Amino acid sequence: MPWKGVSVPISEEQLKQNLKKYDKNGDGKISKQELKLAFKEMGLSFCRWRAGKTIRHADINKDGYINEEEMSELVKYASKWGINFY
Ligand SMILES: [Ca+2]
Ligand SMILES: [Ca+2]
Repeated sequence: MPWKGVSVPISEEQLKQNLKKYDKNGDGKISKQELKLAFKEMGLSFCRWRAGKTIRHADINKDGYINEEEMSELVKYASKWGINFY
């Protein structure tokens, strides 16, 4: 079996759908606060630090929020940590 012993990465689309649940104020963008909460609920450690780092990496237009397009970047970045979204 090719994937034996290898954790199967969750699809980017799934990650995005899950992240959208954390857009608590419904502005269509993920703020650092919202991302922090998302990470926290996923059981990640250092979620505040990770949220800041992730936003700095994925926030292409530098407005401090992650919009629909930037979400792909965020997902690519966050998936390296082996995040499992429920
Ligand atoms: Ca939001
Ligand atoms: Ca942005």
